[in-house]
Amino acid sequence: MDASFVSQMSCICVGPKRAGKTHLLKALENPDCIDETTYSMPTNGTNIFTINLSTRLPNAANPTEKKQTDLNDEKNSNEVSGATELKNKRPKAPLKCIRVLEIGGAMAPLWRQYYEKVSKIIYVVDTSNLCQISAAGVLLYSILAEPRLQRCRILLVLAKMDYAYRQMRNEALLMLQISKLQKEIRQQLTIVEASAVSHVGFGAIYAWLQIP
Ligand SMILES: Nc1nc2c(ncn2[C@@H]2O[C@H](COP(=O)(O)OP(=O)(O)O)[C@@H](O)[C@H]2O)c(=O)[nH]1
Ligand SMILES: [Mg+2]
Repeated sequence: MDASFVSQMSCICVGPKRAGKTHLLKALENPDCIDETTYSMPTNGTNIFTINLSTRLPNAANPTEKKQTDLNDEKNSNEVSGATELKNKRPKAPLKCIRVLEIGGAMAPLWRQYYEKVSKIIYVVDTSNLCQISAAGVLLYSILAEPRLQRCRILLVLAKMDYAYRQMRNEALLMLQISKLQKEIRQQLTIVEASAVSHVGFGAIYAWLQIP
């Protein structure tokens, strides 16, 4: 694939090795293609997924599903008032389709080569892997601190929520030091608990992906 095309994609998906990125993106592309028995090979390099959003409007999401939480209340309220302002002008239409570039966890030292045109980042953390969560927090911090990514929207996905032995949301956020991070960051951070197998969190993820 043309390297310059890949490095120009506006939505990327990153996170440590085996965090569940490929599984999640495959399931978002086609919810029926993943179950408990599906196995993904580790991604060496990159994958591109095309997610069709036109048939997956947020209102179609499971109404019992927990709503996505924006951490930065102040920024959030700014955004809401900004959104009202925009309404009076010319609101951008929600996206009907989005292409997401997954960059393998083994390529973490090279992630920065893909930041040039990025406006959205999906960051996936495996909540069932205790050993990995703190390291995932350090990698996340390196993204949040990157000067080229200060205006990005970040979706933090707490993945593999179907596992009984996963970390609970608050424990995972504590290990990622999110409350400390949110005091320092400028990005709009949205947190979603998700599972590629049970499709928990998909409504919130589709809604986030639709934001132009
Ligand atoms: N039960 C469960 N297992 C998952 C889920 N997502 C990923 N996995 C498992 O974790 C492995 C690694 O996932 P993968 O998507 O390849 O991770 P990646 O390296 O971040 O792309 C997969 O082979 C699955 O066995 C999930 O939501 N639920
Ligand atoms: Mg992968």
